[in-house]
Amino acid sequence: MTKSAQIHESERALVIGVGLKSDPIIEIKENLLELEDLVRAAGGEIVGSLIQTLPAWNPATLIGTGKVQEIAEMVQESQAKVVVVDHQLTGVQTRNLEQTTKARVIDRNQLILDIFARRAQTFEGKLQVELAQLLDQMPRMVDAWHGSLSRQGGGIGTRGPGETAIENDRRRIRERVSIIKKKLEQVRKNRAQYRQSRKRHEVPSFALIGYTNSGKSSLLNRLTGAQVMVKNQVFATLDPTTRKVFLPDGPPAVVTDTVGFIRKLPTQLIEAFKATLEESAEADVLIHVVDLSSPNMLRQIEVVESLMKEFNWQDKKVLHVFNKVDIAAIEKQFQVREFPRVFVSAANGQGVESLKKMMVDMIQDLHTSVELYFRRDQEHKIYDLNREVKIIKKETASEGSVCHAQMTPAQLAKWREYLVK
Ligand SMILES: Nc1nc2c(ncn2[C@@H]2O[C@H](COP(=O)(O)OP(=O)(O)OP(=O)(O)O)[C@@H](O)[C@H]2O)c(=O)[nH]1
Ligand SMILES: [Mg+2]
Repeated sequence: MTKSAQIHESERALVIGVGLKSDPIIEIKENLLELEDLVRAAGGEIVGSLIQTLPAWNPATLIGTGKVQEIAEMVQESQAKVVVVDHQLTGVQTRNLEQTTKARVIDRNQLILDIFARRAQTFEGKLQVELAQLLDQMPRMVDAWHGSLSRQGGGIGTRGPGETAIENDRRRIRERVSIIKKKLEQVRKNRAQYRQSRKRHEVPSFALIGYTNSGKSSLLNRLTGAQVMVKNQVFATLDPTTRKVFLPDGPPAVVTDTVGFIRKLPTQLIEAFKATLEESAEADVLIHVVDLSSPNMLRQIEVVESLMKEFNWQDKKVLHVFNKVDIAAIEKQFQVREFPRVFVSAANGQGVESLKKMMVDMIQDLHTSVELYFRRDQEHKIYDLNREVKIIKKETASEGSVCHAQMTPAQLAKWREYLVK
């Protein structure tokens, strides 16, 4: 039931940047450039662009009527088939804009959902995208229905002819939404169980997070020898991949690569990708990968940090990795304020050894130094302990042995009865 792609291959697209007069114009321009990347990632071909700033949004068409007319002319001249607006549109606004411009009109949310729909490979990924699309569709339908009512001059209590059809559609969508949610809940449970078993075996975990196209997958490949697809494209990765990483003098750990973030990430996507996001939320350490070479680096950091707040990740341990040093101007490094941090190139391996050392430090930070006492008749337990944690020193004491070790909170709980201090 996933909707067919909104933009067809090589389809001619016109992109419209919009903002309020109070918004900084530089931001509106940056957003527009990003929208162009998104259109290309969806397969479209950009044939023109236009920016409008206005004092307040127009409820009927979002932008001013004069501008809509101008867009209609541009559509004619450029033979554009689709107009993409860098702002969320209501069902009514979409319909009005389509009537005047004679082109298909889609908004930023729909475009992002469209890209996700094209990329989804796994059963879970496809379900998540379908859920996001349905959640996005529902309010638009209500909107369109209200629009048709007012056109017929109907009001409260009058039943428009299309109304029952729309009600049926809505009921079907609601049913489908609840089926998908149930299936995704199962996926979530399975994942949680798997993570639990990893925790029991005390495997420290890292999650790569960051703006889309910052180089998360390249870094996963570099760190773990994985072969995840890398592309100079927004949202190349959708499904999480977890791989083992071998750190110098450290315990074996795992690293998860996952979907990237972007400005104005549709809320329906956040809702639908809960299971995927949880994979990062449960990691011991987040590795925030930043593209040091991007002209928008600072804003991209801001976007990621505000999403982290939204997901309640502000108390997590974060290691900042500034990637693409090989192509970034050296001055960029002076703009960096975040700690702890490391500059790397996933492309040529520069800085990756330092990164691994920092990862070991971060894991050690999760540990407390403790002493455990084993009576002679308990000494066989030291064998089990040795398999789980690194024993730094073992001493013979009266009637038994004392072991010095580094332990995580979970390990502390498990070995509580042997703890001396
Ligand atoms: N020059 C240079 N390019 C890099 C480096 N790391 C990644 N890239 C390039 O940046 C682009 C994006 O890399 P990915 O690893 O796919 O980025 P990602 O963060 O996984 O992106 P999404 O999955 O789309 O969110 C690709 O063209 C990579 O080849 C680097 O250190 N230096
Ligand atoms: Mg990726």
